Amino acid sequence: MESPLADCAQGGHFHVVTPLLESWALSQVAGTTVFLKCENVQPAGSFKIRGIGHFCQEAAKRGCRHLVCSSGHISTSGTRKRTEGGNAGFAAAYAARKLGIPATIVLPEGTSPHVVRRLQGEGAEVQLAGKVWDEASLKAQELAKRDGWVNVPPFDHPLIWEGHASLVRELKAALGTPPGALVLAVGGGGLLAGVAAGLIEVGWQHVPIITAETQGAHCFNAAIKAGKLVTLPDITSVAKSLGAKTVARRALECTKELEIFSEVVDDAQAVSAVQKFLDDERMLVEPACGAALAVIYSGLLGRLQAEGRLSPSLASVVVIVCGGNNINSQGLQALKAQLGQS
Ligand code: PLV
Repeated sequence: MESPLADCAQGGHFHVVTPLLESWALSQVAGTTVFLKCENVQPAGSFKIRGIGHFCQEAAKRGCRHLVCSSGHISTSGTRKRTEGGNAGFAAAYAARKLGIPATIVLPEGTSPHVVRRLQGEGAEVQLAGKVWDEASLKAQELAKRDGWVNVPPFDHPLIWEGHASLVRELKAALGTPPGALVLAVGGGGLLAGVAAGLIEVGWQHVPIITAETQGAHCFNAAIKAGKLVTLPDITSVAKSLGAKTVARRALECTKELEIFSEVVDDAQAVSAVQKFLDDERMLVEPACGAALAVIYSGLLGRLQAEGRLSPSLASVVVIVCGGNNINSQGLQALKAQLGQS
């Protein structure tokens, strides 16, 4: 039997080619054909496996013997502290298992036992350190100083962007002609940087990108407004997967190379989009993804068209359905109750 590493050496990868589905319901709302790029069906539950899988394969080729990744975001809103598992950690644990390399995922103290068990189920060792992600990240960087150990960055690395760019190659293969616009969520900006790289690679750099963030996790929008990187004091949004306090510098640079419309929705709009999407498409996604869907459901796309910033007759719109971890039916009910929607 061949080793997983031999598979990689032959050009294999860990992500799957995801379906591109036409959504009747979202097309009705948008007034144009809406396609869903279903990254929620990726192994480990989000688009993250594209970039992180690629990064881990490259690290393995260079002799890495142990992968480390810090992940997880503490929710400090409300009376109870709650931690959601970061999708980066799930993707790194999955890639490490496939490569046959041991992995350590560092999470903040207070992470739910459910997340710890799930990561251990992927064969990863879990360490709890610090109160917030930034502290867990310092611990991961310290561990990665050991000989043969490599730290996996969740969003700010060229190999991550190179891996995410595969998504655009798939769009080109499926659509042939460019869509009128692309909608995606921004956390640390890795997905944006990867999609931008892909658009440039396939010659679709004229396709406008609409980025979505939630208020309280809006580091990209804040950076655009300030004209420089901005560090948010805290992550107050329920969309914890968008919870980077500072966006990657490359994401800000992308605004000079491509047409990017940065939109911010509130938590209520993101969660309401999650509920509508569940009813319309029977897929349960997390609030980070709800932010992107809210661009359609909350009429932001229509507003950009009415303002003349986007063409009134778009060929089609592609929404990147980025992930469906960190949610279940009970979690959705709790979010709705918290936001006064139930
Ligand atoms: N989430 C990362 C980084 O957080 C994590 O570890 O959870 N949609 C989903 C479902 C995501 O998980 C993420 C990233 C994003 C969107 C945003 O992607 P990014 O960080 O590349 O802009 C901080």
